[in-house]
Amino acid sequence: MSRSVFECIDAHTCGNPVRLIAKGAPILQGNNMSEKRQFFLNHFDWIRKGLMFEPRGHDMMSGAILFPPHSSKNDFSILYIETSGCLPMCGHGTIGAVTIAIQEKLIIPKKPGFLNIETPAGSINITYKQIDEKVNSVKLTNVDSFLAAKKCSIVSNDLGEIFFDVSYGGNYYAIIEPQNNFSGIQNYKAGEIIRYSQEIRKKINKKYPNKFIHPNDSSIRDVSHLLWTGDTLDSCSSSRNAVFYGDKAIDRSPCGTGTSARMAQLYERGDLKIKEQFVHESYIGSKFTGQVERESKVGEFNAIVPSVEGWAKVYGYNKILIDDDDPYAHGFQVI
Ligand code: PYC
Repeated sequence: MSRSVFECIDAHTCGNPVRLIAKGAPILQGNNMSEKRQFFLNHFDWIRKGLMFEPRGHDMMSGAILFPPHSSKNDFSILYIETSGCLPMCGHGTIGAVTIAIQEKLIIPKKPGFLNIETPAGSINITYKQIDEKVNSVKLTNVDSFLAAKKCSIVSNDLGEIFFDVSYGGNYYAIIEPQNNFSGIQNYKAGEIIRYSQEIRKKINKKYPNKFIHPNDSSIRDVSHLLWTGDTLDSCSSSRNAVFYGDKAIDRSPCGTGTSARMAQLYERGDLKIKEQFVHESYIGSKFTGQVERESKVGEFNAIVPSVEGWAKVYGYNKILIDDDDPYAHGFQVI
């Protein structure tokens, strides 16, 4: 029998949870965060399940662990943990983790106000604004993002034929815009979007096997997230989304990697310009501000370098036990 103790700091980014493991993280083997992500999944996935799943977490739970940098140009490396696994990149998780790390003095930036972070999907840059102890906003310049495929389709049991584009923003997103068989997220309950998404994601990855594989890292593959769009709540916003992730989650934040993927799609089709402000609303109406910083290239794809800015709030200190004598030590899900 053994008992592990994790000292966590809990926050939310624009409504979506971020649980940062401040003490208790394992030592990982690997030369970079992509390799360490695989090592963690192979050897320590019980930590993710124990801290993310019920009864210690819930369907939306998401978190991060900070590690020392592999290169002297970076301040630290980050591993994302979530109910679905370890994402290559997570925008709301980064905004939350940076806010916690700076406010709680878990890291001392080489240059105040700026950070370079290695994620499993590549390096990202951060600028943040701090007043006294509080971090008020975090802007992340994300990994190169690109539209991977246009006008794909599947047939949904509930909705009928559904058309979508697939775009990469650190994870692969199927972007479903209003069309004949889907009138926009404003007309659907979150539970309905979750139910449709569970089936649609399976059908997408069955119909398009081996189509969505990152040109520079084959461990990043397949459509993991669905980004449904619709009317904004605030007439000043550019767009609104409901991002489905994990098995039962709708992102309460506007989703950083989803916002990046959406901007890559809009830029590629000429609907967004470099440096144009893109205000993205979440399902609950919280907002990220994004923009296309510049053009880039990923393999054969025209890509963009997107930035996304948002805020997070720390709400608790959480010392969590995972004790082998607990039948639910490694958590459970009710799907
Ligand atoms: O912010 O990138 C994001 C994200 C991914 C899943 C939930 N949030």
